[in-house]
Amino acid sequence: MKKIITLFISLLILSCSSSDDSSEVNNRINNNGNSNATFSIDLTSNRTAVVDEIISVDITGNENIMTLEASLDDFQTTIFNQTNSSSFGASSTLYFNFDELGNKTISIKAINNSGEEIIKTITVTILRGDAVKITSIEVVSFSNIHNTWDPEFLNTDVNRLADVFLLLRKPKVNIIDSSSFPLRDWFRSETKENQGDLIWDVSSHNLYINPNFSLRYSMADVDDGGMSQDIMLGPPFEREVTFVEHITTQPTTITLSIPNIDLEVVFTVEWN
Ligand SMILES: [Ca+2]
Ligand SMILES: [Ca+2]
Repeated sequence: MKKIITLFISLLILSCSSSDDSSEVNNRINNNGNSNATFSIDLTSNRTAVVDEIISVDITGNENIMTLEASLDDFQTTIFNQTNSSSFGASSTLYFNFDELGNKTISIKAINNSGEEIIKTITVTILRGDAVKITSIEVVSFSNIHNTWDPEFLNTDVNRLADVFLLLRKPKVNIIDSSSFPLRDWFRSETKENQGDLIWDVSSHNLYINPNFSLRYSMADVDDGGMSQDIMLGPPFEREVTFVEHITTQPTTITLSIPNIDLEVVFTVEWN
């Protein structure tokens, strides 16, 4: 009897979830062209852009839009979700920029006043343009290099040396304000235990940047328990790396040098 009840409950759960799934699918089918759907939107944007260029996606509805959502992976994850109690009006614009080459699909979901939702997508091809590619990063020196950053070890023990990783942050356009570029984490390196060789080959990481943009560089020593210790003696906890002054000479290396904290970092770059 117990088995039968369990089976019955399982069947019930199965049938519930499958009907939910199919209604969701129907909903999306309705919203994507079935003549019963009344709410619709159109997306317009440039179909190509260069690395870091702002892409404006204009969203035009046939009625007021209450909620807007955006995704870059078909809504497996959502990068923007905003409900405007007084509605966005019938049209709105969202802003994007990318630094990976190739096709990027932007999905936009809009919900109207009565809860009808519609998803539309637009694909933009990202070209390199004048972007610089960072291919390698070498830390030549930092404060107290070759000495103790982990004082729990004797000063003859190699484990006293810093376990180093570096972090790059880069400006990215604010999705609702094309004049604002908050810094975002861009690349975090693997940790080189006890300094390692202090060279990171990043050529496979697609680190393209518009040379008019600048980076923020920071590095730290990883301690036990996931804590990390700033090895740039901050504040400031990060330093700016600029490219704009190198646009005409296009050197193959760009050096970040901050003598008062013994910091020297060499970025190997490719120009287009
Ligand atoms: Ca330490
Ligand atoms: Ca160590």
